[in-house]
Amino acid sequence: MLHNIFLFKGNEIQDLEDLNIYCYPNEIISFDNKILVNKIIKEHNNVDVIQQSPSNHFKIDEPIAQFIDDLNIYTSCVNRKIIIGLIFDNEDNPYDYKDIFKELLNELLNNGNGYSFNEEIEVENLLISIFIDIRRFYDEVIEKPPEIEYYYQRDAFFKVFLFGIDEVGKSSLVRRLKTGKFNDNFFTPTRKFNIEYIPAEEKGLFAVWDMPGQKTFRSKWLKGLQDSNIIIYMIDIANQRRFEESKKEFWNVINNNELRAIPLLLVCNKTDLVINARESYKKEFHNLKKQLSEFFNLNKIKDRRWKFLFTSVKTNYNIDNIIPAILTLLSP
Ligand SMILES: Nc1nc2c(ncn2[C@@H]2O[C@H](COP(=O)(O)OP(=O)(O)OP(=O)(O)O)[C@@H](O)[C@H]2O)c(=O)[nH]1
Ligand SMILES: [Mg+2]
Repeated sequence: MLHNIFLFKGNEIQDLEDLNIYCYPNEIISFDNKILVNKIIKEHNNVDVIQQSPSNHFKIDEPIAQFIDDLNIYTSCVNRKIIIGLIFDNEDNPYDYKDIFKELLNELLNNGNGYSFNEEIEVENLLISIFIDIRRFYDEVIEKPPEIEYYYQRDAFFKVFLFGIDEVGKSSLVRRLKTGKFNDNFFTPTRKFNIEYIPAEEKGLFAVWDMPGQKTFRSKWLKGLQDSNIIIYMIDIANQRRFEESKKEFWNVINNNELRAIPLLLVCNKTDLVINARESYKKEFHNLKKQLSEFFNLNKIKDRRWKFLFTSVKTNYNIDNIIPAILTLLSP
């Protein structure tokens, strides 16, 4: 797992006297360790620049893995002036992170965020962003439970395709189902397919494909939906301003031929933000369901079994009913 990130900045990276060093979260590298700093920099002298569009403001070199002073370091050089480095646990293989590291640097630096590297706060924000995303990548992609193959052989295996626009709570739901935990600060958007394995009572195992919801990633939905046994569409009930967008994306996918007749669970999340459980909430839910059905044209869902659930991943409302609902929809 990644445990630190650092950045060297200089007018000319070889000029050690004129170098600024930033680290997050711990001050793991300093000027006092000139030998270490020098070794890191030296390796970058003969590296190819990644093939990239000439319009890119920042030229990002291929990352280099080094093991120095018992530190497992993976660094990339930007515009020959900046080195950004990741420090992993010793048993990690930095090359597992090659694509995500390059992708993140390119996305953060060359997508119009306007980094100038003049302000300390800018550098800190950049380091924190990369740190969180790489940690998230570890949680989602690298750390997979060893029991998967065992389940594969023994039990039934269902692919659950979970989608919905960004920030509706998809990853929070998967986390809740898997670990029972919820965290308000669990805010990092999903970037890749996040596949988690969740026991389906005694019936087998669900492979839940948690899709990234941000606009730029929605084209990935079509790549991920093949062979789904069930689809879950999630809506943020508290964010009515995005209903129109959500409806459009919903029907785009639902109308896809590959999903014909595949059962659907519609999860309307974040009810804690709109309904006070102490009030006459049953009536409120009833009205809300009616409004939603009209707005989303749910009466037009044809030729498939489907169900509707109100949830709050935050307060755990109805979360215990998700797996039974999926099993009911899947049952012959
Ligand atoms: N109040 C409230 N907040 C929630 C609930 N579920 C999730 N959240 C919050 O909503 C935010 C977004 O949650 P995520 O799980 O990352 O959303 P997502 O759908 O996976 O988003 P993308 O990965 O970008 O598609 C986080 O800050 C969560 O803490 C809920 O039931 N109630
Ligand atoms: Mg997510």
